[in-house]
Amino acid sequence: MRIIQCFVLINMCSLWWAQQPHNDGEWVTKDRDRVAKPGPCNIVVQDGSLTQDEFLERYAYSKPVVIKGASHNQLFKSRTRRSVLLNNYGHMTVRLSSANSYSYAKKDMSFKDYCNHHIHPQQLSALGNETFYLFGDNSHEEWQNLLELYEPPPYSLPHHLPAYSFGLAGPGTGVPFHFHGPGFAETIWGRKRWFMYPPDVEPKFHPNCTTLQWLMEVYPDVKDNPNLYECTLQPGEIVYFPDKWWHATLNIDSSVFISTFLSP
Ligand SMILES: O=C(O)CCC(=O)C(=O)O
Repeated sequence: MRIIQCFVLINMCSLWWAQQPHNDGEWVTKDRDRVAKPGPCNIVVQDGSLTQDEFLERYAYSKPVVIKGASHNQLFKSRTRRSVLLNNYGHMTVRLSSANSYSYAKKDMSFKDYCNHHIHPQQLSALGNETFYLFGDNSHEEWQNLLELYEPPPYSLPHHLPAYSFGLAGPGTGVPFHFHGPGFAETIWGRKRWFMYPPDVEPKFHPNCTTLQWLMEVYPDVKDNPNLYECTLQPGEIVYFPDKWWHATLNIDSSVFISTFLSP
């Protein structure tokens, strides 16, 4: 009986600790390594009281939305602390994708090697096709024990099924502009800046340049363009991108994140 009480108490403490704002899940980012700052937010922000009907009527087919307070992922968050992930998955091989618009190149390495040697701040001079990023392409069978703990956003699109893509990367990294089907993305640890354009407004970008290069070189000229939608997600916040909306991402801190792609 005592042992069970202790076990429950330890679990409750670790869930509480995972929610504390100063806690970075051991995905430490030094101040000098924060190569980009959080930005403004002109995407509509809703709280968790948004209903499925309101989601369908106002956003699902027409515009992005940021949803705060709808995520219930304390357990998933506690299992994605650095030491816990390394302990459980360090030996596994992960497939990295090049961080250019169309992610052509792939590189395999152990998860331990990736965490210990490849989660570093993005160099401004490095191109997207030379930068490797863990996002998607992980074997769902091998990661199933973790992914099944993820509670997806409580909204859906009729006749669409969800598929998860788990990611982990250093400060200043991100994926440059691209588009695909609709989906949600949630930051678990760290903050991430999102940039979007409607499907009929192609952004100015070079597919091999990183989002960091775009931020430094192009963003100052387009930041007031009403077609540019942007927001910085805090841990536990969700963004919805409708079908074929252009989007690019930029991690402010070392970040753990997950997307829920919706496919017919
Ligand atoms: O979170 C990221 O950095 C990439 C996410 C993304 O581009 C996507 O979900 O399509």
